[in-house]
Amino acid sequence: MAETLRTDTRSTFDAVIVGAGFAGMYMLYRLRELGFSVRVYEAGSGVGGTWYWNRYPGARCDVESVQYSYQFSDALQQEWEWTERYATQPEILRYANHVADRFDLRKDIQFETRVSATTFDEGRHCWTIVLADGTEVSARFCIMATGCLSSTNTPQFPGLDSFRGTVYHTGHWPHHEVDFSGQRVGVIGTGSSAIQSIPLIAEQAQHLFVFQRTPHYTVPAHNAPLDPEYRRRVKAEYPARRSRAKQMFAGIDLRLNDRSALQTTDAERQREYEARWAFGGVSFMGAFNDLLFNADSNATAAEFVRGKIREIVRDPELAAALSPRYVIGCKRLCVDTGYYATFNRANVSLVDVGRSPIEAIAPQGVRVAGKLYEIDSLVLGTGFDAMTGALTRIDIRGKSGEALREKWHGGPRAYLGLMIAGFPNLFTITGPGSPSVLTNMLPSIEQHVDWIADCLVFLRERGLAQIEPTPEAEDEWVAHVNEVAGTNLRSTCSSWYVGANVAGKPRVFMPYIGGFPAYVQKCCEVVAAGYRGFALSGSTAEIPSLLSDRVT
Ligand code: N01
Repeated sequence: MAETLRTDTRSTFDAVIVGAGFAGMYMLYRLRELGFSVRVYEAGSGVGGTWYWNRYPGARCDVESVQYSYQFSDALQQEWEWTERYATQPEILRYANHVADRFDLRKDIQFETRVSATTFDEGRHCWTIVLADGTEVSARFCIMATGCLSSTNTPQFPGLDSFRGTVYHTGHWPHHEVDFSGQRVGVIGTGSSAIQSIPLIAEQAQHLFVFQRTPHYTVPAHNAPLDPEYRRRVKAEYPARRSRAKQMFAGIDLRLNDRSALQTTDAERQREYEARWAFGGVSFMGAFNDLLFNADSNATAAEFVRGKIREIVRDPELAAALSPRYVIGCKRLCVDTGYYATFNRANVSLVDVGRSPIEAIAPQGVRVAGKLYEIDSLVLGTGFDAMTGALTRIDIRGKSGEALREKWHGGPRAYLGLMIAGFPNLFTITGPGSPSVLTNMLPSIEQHVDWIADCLVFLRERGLAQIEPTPEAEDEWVAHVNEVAGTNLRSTCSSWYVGANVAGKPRVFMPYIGGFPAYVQKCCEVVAAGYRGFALSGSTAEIPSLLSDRVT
């Protein structure tokens, strides 16, 4: 939805929020309710963040719609009607727009405005935020709601610019409808985005070439319209369902089996996997309690999925090429509708670029192992510079001008994934070192936003000017994040969780894999102990100039 561009003359705020996705919108709502002056800057022309940009065919969320939604307002969750088990991108975007309208958020969001730099002014205990057009604004607090998967990754394929057809990236899809009818299309990548779009592109295209570097595991979604009676029941039970979800490792209310895969007979194990395959979705990984901790247990689930691929894909060689050999769940498990069956179509070809990488993009197509695959359109499903990319592409400078890019040269370092030593009053919602992408993003966002809002009130009530983590607390947390990652099989493969998809990115497991409940407890303990691990300093009485043009 196109927005009215807001550019006003105010230049000083209590808080600037970067990004108007689900994190930025809720942060704005909370801070405004608490009486802070706030401005949100958003690069897109509308709200919704990831759901604003990712408009590729088949885009939908792999967390069930009744769980992938805000819970801060009961009125909101009672009035909104989800229509399908897994909501489509257009439906989620409609929801984001509904939230923006309902809470009158747009008046404090400036759209089509990218933040290019932000520098901490030690004398004034505030941030100077520089917008892409050179405008500068000041804010005591700078809150990054920039998303974990928002900075797209376009590999440097030689000759990409010479391609004479159209290049699309799944993470930056045009707003108009793209029709591939009668075209030869190439898709590079087989992650979640490509796996959702490939079956739909195959239905349209004259021929589809899928360039696969690594096969991914995917389980069926079994998406369906939501039955009105089910919707009514969910709404009646929301409080219980939401609090149950918060006790779950991923913040998602899933049926988990508290048994090892190795403590069951082959027949029982098969039955459990079959039941989960028939049910659909990510609860497949909840079949046994050690699938991500014990390689032998994991191997049973991986082999089950490979068996399914052999059943679905008629050509045994093709089935083998589509079958991953690494730990299942290591790269994020995909959820699909008809993905493997798509390869039975006569107009779909799989091209292995694992052994022979793409040599170049020529004007007419993609060259692999000396062969040119002629295409009219190229779709890059090549993912994101995850977790850090959206932050490091802004020139963020903390105390003494230290650049975040430099500080994170060897991988991200933050305390609780919320704040960074040397960068006072800068917050990162679902930043690296927090559970974020390993959980249901909505409750994780709400927990971070509430923590930050409480923190700002704490500082205001005490007249404190500044908060930042101590280097010791940050070191300890980073060591803990790494230690926990080492106990989990998720850290064992080349995934975007470890930055492996971006050339030159340091290999560090970026999210916190200790689980949502343990993480929330840790955040609460830190606050209860008077913000343990944070240095609180300065007095707001020393910085009257900042209060001169407050919103009244
Ligand atoms: O990106 P990806 P994505 N040559 O990084 C390949 C969320 N999401 O956009 O595996 C050839 O997973 C790369 O190959 P490899 C979700 O968290 C959620 O699909 O690195 N290929 C891989 O196949 C998800 O995990 C939803 O060897 C190259 C693909 O490109 C995350 O977003 C939907 C290459 C990238 O896959 C990212 O998903 C969509 C190269 N040079 C996304 N470089 C739902 O809720 C990369 N690749 C359902």
